[in-house]
Amino acid sequence: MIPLVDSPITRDGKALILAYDHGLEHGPVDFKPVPETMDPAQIFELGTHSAVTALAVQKGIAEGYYPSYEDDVNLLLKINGTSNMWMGEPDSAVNCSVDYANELGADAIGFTVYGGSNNEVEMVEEFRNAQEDARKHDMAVVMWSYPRGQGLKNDTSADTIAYASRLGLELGADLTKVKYPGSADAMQHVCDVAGDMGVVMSGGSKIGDRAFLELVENAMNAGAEGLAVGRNVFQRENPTGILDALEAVIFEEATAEEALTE
Ligand code: FBP
Repeated sequence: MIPLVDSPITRDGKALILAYDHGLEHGPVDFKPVPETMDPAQIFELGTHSAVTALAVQKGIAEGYYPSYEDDVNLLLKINGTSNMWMGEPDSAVNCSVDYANELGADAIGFTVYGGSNNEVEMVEEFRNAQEDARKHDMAVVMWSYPRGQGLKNDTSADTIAYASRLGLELGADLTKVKYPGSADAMQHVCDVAGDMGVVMSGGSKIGDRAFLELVENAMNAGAEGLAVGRNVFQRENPTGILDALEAVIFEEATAEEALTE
C-alpha cells in the first residue's frame, strides 16, 4: 500500500478525483446537460483546478489529450470499463495494460470490481495482475468497488458498501471508491473497515449544491479521504464554483455552509 500522504494522486493525504469515463460507462447522454463537456479538452481544463488531485479517464482520451496537460494534471488511467449497452451479468473489459498506462504517463490506475457478480472471480484475478503490475511502476491503485449482479438486491445498503470498502483493503487498493451508504454513521463504518486504505465517496447523479456539499462534508467527517466525482461537477453550469467549494470542504475542513458562503 502506498501511504496516502506519499501518493501521487493526493494532496495532504486527501483526494478529489475528477472522473470522466462516462462516455464509455453511460454514453454521451451524460454530456447533454452541458454539451461543451463532450469535448475532453474542457474537462482537462477543469482538471488543472487546484482542488483536483487526479483526472480519471480511459485510454483513448489519455492518448489524445493528456500530452497537452501532463505538467498540470495527474493522470489516473481507468484500465477497465463497460458500456451501458452491455446487458449481461456485470463485468468490465480490461482495455489497457498497466505497462501502457505507465507509458502514457499515468500516476495511478483505476479498476472496477463488481463484487457479487457472477464474474467476480475473473474480475478479481484481473485486478490481481493490474495491482501487482502497478506496484512495479510505483503507480497508485484505485478500485471502483461497486457490488452488483445476480442475487444482490441492494448494492447501496450499508453492509454491502462496507463489504465493498473492505474488498479494496483485502485486495491491495490504495484508495477505494464506494457509493455513499445513506448516512454518516454508515459511512464511518465503511471507513473504519478500510483500515489504513483510503476511501473516496462516489459522486452520483447531479443534485443541488447544498445537498451535495453536505454529503461530502458528512463523508469527510466520517473519515473519508475525499471524493471521486463526475456529473456533480461537469454537469453544472459553473463547475469551477463547485470545485472551489469542494476544495474548502475536502482540504480546508470548511463546512458545507461555510463553503457556500465563501
Ligand atoms: P459520478 O460522480 O458521475 O457518479 O461518476 C462516478 C463514476 O464511478 C464514474 O467513474 C463512472 O463512469 C460512473 O460513476 C459509473 O456509475 P454506475 O456504474 O453506477 O452507473
